[in-house]
Amino acid sequence: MPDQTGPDKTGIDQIPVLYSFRRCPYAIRARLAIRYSKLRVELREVDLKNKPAQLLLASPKGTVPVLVCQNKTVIDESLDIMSWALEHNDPQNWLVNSEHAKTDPLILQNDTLFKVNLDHYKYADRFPELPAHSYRQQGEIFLKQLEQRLSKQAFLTGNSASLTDIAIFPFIRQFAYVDMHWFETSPYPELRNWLARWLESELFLSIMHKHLYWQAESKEHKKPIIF
Ligand SMILES: N[C@@H](CCC(=O)N[C@@H](CS)C(=O)NCC(=O)O)C(=O)O
Repeated sequence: MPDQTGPDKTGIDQIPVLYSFRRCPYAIRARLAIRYSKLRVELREVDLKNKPAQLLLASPKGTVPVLVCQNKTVIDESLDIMSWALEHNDPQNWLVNSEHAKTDPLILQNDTLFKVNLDHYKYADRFPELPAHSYRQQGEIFLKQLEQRLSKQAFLTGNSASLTDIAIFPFIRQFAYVDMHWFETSPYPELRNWLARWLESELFLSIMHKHLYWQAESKEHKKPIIF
């Protein structure tokens, strides 16, 4: 565990800063891992249309989540933030039950092909080459794989939860929300159950609180949000 004690001159503990966006699935999985590992960070909710200079200075690629550690190390990939958190504290062995985040084939598939299909399905009006349901069908190739796994076991990598579940469910949530009626009647009952369990979990509910956008100079944010 890093030393998270010891107030600085302002009286505010020196803790890592997490730039985040509430609904972003990458940021959701980073917050889930941080909360699970009980690390404390200062949460800065970012307006993606008006990104703070401090975020761009730390990570010029301008995506969230971004974690700025006390020693100024910047981690600007969600899977790396998850690994960072779990390597500090992994009370339920989520790492043991899953492949390394960066090489897990299921996460890789989620983050590449499935994410593309998800975006096409979600924003089908921007991709008029095909109707929305064709993009949905392409996404279903991944859903079918998950359904198959979940018909044999309670979680994606076995009968206990792992980093793989946490890395993937925020994206399935987005896919489901594009057309809830379709999802509720789709031939993926085990996937629905699995998703519902995560969405109802204390862990998920505890990381979805709404916050005002962070601005360096804003009065509302004189007091940092300790996540
Ligand atoms: N590979 C990155 C992807 C992060 C990402 O693309 N985040 C989106 C929000 S969901 C973003 O920040 N997009 C930049 C923008 O909207 O300007 C990660 O895993 O952290």
